[in-house]
Amino acid sequence: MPLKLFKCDESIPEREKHCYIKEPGESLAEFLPASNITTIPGSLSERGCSYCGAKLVIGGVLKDTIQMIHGPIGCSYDTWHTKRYPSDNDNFQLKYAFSSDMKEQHVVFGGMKKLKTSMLEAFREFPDIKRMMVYTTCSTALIGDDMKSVVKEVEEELKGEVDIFCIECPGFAGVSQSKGHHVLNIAWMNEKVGTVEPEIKSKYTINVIGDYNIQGDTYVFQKYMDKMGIQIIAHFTGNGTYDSLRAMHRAQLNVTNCARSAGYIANELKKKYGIPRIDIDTWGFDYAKEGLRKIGTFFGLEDKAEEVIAEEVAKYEEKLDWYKERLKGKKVCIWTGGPRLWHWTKALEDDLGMQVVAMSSKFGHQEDFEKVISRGKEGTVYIDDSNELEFFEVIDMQKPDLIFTGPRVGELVKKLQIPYINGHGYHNGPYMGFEGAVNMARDMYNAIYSPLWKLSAEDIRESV
Ligand code: CFM
Repeated sequence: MPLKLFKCDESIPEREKHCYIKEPGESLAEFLPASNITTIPGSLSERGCSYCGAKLVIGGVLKDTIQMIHGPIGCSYDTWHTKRYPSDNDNFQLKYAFSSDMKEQHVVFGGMKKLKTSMLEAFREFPDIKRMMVYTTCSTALIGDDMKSVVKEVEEELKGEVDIFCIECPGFAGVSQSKGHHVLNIAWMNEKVGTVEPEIKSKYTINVIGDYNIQGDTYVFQKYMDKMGIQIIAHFTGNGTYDSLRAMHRAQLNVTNCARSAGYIANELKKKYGIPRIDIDTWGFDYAKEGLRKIGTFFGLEDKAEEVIAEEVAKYEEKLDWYKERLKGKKVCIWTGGPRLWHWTKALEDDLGMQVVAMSSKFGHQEDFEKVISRGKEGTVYIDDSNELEFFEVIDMQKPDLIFTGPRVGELVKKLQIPYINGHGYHNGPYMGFEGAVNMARDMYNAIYSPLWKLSAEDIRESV
């Protein structure tokens, strides 16, 4: 019985094909959970919309670009400030939210004028910013506003001083945020890559693809590359600039971290410009070593890679071991988007001796589940697009000591006295690389061993 129908799903039995428990000797080909398909009506999905996948995950990270959302104010507000991706220019991208602020009358009579006014106003308010991304949303896509013609008018009016990129990916464009990643990747490739020539400063050049500088991850990786003498032409999109991404065609190698959100552009760069792609895991102590070795080998910089590894191991291994002593055997769930399941499961098990007992992905595709399940253990629960009630049943079944998830589910599990760590925006990151592995271990240790759990479980009504 490798597929599991949870009790809470008895009225929506279609959920069974999304939930899988790995048993000994099973073939992945037979029992991959169904994924990347429409959420079953009646299931309380945790997914985000397609527009969100383009804006919140990828475009919104850029540090020098106005993110103009053509839609009602909520689409802009709800994808603002919910994720922590800093930048080295005082966090322009985190401070402001832009919107054409569509109201009912604009839905009835059209919102193009309103969009044009908003775009011009935003450029006027921020005279140093010359780049903009404009997004459609459900309402403006449904009424058929012609965003591209507005963009043309604005570019002409501002006499070529500005560059604007259109993303036509309303919330309903796909079954989850994953569609938004795809649309942005492909549109950027088709319209913007190749329109700027970068300054080449090293014999060795790469693009880093699918890293979004969550609490400084990008800075960690940048430091390793600087030490190896490798120039990062474009960082897609952590701490990135709009124009650096237009120059992606000049790198010798694409180093892909989050293959789900950005594998598309890596593939397109390979097809059009012949740039090879290597995939690495940047989270986890052993994976960090492996990743640096792969890059070193590609460029013949094996010695440099070993130097960086030796330096980092000397600094951090002892700290990691201290936490390992205290974390080994602890049971963990990972309930995030998709890739972090396969990036993290073996890292937690091999680096720290923990046990990953359940993994849930909001929008992973079949290839993500292949990776997750082949890296994951037997007896572990694997779920696609799970709902809150399933989460509660998993907790009863697996009795985890800690859960990696977002604040929404995190706040719920806290009520069951189970600690959670923000698996999206992190608690106290960065989590990437060697120092990141130690930070992650420290956050887990602090969460599991906090004395507050005992106190929070106590009912004080009778003692007062
Ligand atoms: Fe890639 Fe990401 Fe993730 Fe993701 Fe996301 Fe994310 Fe995620 Mo939250 S790009 S797929 S769409 S690694 S926001 S930074 S943590 S669900 S597993």
